[in-house]
Amino acid sequence: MTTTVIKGGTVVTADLTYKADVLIEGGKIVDIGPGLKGDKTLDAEGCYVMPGGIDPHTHLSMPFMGTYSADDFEAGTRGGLAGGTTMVVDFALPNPGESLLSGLQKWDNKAGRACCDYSFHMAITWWSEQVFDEMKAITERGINTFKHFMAYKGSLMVNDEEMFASFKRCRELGAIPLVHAENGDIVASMSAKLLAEGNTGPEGHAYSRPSQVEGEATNRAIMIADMAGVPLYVVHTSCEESHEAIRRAKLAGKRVWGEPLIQHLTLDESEYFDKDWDHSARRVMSPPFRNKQHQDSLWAGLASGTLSCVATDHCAFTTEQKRYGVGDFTKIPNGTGGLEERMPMLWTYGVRTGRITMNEFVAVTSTNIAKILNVYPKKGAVLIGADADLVVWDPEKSKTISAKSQQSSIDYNVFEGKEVTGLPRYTLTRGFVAVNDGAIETREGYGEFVARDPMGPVSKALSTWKALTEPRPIPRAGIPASGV
Ligand code: DUC
Ligand code: ZN
Ligand code: ZN
Ligand code: ZN
Repeated sequence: MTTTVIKGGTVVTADLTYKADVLIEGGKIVDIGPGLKGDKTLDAEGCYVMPGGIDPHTHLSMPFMGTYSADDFEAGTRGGLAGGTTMVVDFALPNPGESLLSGLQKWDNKAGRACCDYSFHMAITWWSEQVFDEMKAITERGINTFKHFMAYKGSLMVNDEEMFASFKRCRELGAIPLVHAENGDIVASMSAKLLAEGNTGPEGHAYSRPSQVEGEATNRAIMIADMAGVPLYVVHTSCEESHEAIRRAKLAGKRVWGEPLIQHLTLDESEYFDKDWDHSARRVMSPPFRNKQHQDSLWAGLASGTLSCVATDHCAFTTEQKRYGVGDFTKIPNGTGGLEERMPMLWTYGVRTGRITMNEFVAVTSTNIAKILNVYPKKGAVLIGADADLVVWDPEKSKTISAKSQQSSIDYNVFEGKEVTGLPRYTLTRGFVAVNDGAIETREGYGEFVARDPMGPVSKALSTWKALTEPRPIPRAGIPASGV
């Protein structure tokens, strides 16, 4: 078998930085050390050799708000690879009333086009005995994470009773629940009031989803998870209230993880005000962008470790799609792109500014989520035996982000005009060089599904309240006779 050596670089992992060559054979790392030779050489002089990024939160070709998100698995993963990401986790989304397995089948079909490896989270959009039963079948298919929408009332939202039932089922299965934490009832109420008052523009979206809406739901989800005895992963943590709930849970010994998005870290609420309609609508996503204080809180969370993973929620819509919401902000398809920009933006605004270290960069873009999802060290590691999902990162390479040169199929970029320094020289997906000295040479359909085992007993002993799910003692003394 042909071997490839990445030569002359500095290996950067979540805990170590050291000079070494990396030898690859059959899609795996087979040796790490000085003076290695291979049939083919990739020059990493002046570069960092890091685990490829894992984006734990994407929506590719997703039917949503009357349309489909515009980037499919090919365009989405091509963009990911261009920016150093070598694995995505997308959300399989059965319609309310639909079987989980048939929902999964649709995602299996779409993901056949992926250029890098992928996995799925399964969304619980309704509740029944059938869903309860099928959750087991889903874990047997290698999916051990279940997503719950606490917002999107009338479509994807589940209520507390349904969420509690599903969380308890996750506990039985060794699976981890995820939540989109926004109080959907309050959002619906505030949206109706804003529209009635004639506030129909994109800024109404931000007004209808204040940070308290997210803080309340995050607190509630944490308490419900605690009563069910499961860990909890909170997607797109965007504000201090939500971060504070996560910090408090961690301090109390609970396994709760928070996931800020690169968009919330680097773009703020001014995008919604005093801008043209298209500009603001293109940036409508849930949760909305926040002010600088919230951004500082998220950065502090990454530095201190109270927030664990940086994702994108990549869910791109064209300007034409965004215009479905002219005259009614609640009809603007929610979502922004970021797959290609996540790593360069985080490097530029995080590592280069000194907010996080290089090792923390690797932790929050790859290693932490690999551990949470139970795919470490196959993914998220530079270790012998790991998949050769690697990025050879040139810390001095710069570009200006522009829709004109992006991989995404939409007609704009929310990071337009931002200068980034730090880009892949090479991106390798299981040893295949998909970004070659900056040139994009991805292969549609190369990506494989990554099955993830349930966490087993580890995830079952995580709560301070785990006894709540066990049968409760029944007091026998002092019960009056019937009829008295
Ligand atoms: N938020 C978005 O902005 N888009 C997709 C789904 C979500 O929760
Ligand atoms: Zn969400
Ligand atoms: Zn504009
Ligand atoms: Zn999402």
